[in-house]
Amino acid sequence: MNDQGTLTQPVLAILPRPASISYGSGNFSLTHETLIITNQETANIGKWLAGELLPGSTLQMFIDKPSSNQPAISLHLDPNDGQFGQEGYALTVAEEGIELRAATPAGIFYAAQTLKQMLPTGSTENSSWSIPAAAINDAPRFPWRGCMLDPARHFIPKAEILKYIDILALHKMNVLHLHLTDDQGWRIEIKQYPELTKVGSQRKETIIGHARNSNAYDGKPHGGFYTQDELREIVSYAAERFITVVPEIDMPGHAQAAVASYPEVGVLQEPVEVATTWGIHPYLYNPTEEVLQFLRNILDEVLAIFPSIYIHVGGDEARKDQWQASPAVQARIKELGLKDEDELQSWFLSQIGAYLESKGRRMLGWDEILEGGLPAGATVMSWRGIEGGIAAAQAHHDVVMTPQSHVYLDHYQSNDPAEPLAIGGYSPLGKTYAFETVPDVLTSDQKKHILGAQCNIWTEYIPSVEHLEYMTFPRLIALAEVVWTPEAQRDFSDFCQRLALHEPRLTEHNIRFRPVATLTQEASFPLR
Ligand code: TNX
Repeated sequence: MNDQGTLTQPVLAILPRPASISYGSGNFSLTHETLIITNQETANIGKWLAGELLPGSTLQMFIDKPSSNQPAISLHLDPNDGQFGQEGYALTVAEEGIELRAATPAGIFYAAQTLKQMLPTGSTENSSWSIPAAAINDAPRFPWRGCMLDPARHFIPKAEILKYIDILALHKMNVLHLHLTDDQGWRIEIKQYPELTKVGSQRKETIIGHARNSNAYDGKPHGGFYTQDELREIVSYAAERFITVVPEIDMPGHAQAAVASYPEVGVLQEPVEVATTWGIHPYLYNPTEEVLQFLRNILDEVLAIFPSIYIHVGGDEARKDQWQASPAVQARIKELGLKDEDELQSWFLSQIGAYLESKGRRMLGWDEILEGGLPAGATVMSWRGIEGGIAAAQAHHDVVMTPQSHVYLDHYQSNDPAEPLAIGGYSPLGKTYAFETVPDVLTSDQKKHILGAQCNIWTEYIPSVEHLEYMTFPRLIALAEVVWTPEAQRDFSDFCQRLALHEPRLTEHNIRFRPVATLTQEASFPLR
């Protein structure tokens, strides 16, 4: 087909849209006799593909080519082939066979994901599928294609995290950022500090309605955390799907659950409960050597679980009231020769950044880490807009774009008055789709610092997994296309057409989503 979907060719619902696709004539017939040919390095991908293409079938797997000329799907990994880059691939479908080519297993995996999306959706009972002849050449626009989940505000069970990993992989996303600690909950087992989960993972109740105008609480305890074994399982499940899990341990703010667990790490040294309402809370870590050591000890356990080079240390929304009011903290600022609390935060995070660097890792933080001086080597996640990202790139730091204006999926996706309560904002599908990751104001050298983008799904107002999926889909798929597809190939109406065909696949994955057809009603709703 040409991409406009003329009558001669089917519209293929490949999302994100490949960099280039051209159609041949004829089809490849996938049957139970089809072979999958791999080498040792791609054997696992071959096995996975067999299960995905014809679940429960007896598709035969061969390591290296058998001496048969049965129709086959061949996975060709050639590390010396320079044309594909780290994640690119070529996929050729012809009547005689299907070839997947790449220089890396990741590239082969993405080719396999594309192939999967060339099958018709719907019944899996057929024993024979037909795949249209085509040649696809594809590679991602950015190396960072991320999604942040927030199990701190409302706990997200491990099974749901694994499901998200599958859906991220389906759309060729490669980073899952887990926001593991916040005022309302500490969600990662730390063996050296058991109170963090014993106390910090539980809150006694949760505010009902919007925190802006509510004083009512539900009276129901909420809690949960991941054991280290569970997190290792998540990490390896993700790695098999070429996804890096980036953990976030937020500091010096968003620390109320930690301070509730160990009051001695707080500024006031007084007991406090795990937070039960949303918004910015004043509890900060005390910037002493003992508390830095406490955090280094925590990070030691974090690093042992997560092989990610990037480790997120938060840095956001640390309002400085407690530091300002504390004579001991003020004396600390003087002793360190710093100007103010912003510089103290920068110093504090620099200590942590240096520690991470000594362990071969890199610090990642929200754009507030620009305040008081950007710690050396830090990568910035720009969330309050793209300005922080611009400033960081101009200062030769790497950047991940995640502006709340476009890619905060906790914001409303529709003006429909029937939408479930959300934190605020309005980011319908088309707005997320239109997000441009690389600001024009940057020079071409500065632009190289933009690693990519990610969407963030904060869960203050998202108490269930069904609700979480509803907020995520389909906007996450729009973001997947933003970070994968070449800018010139992006076209919202073409995307919507493919998305409509893709929806049955989401249903097959048991995913709840807002149907693309509902977009047509948007103009009839009052503005929020
Ligand atoms: C701001 S984004 C926050 C989060 C909230 C979110 C709600 C960021 C670094 N901090 O703590 O959950 O807004 O949209």
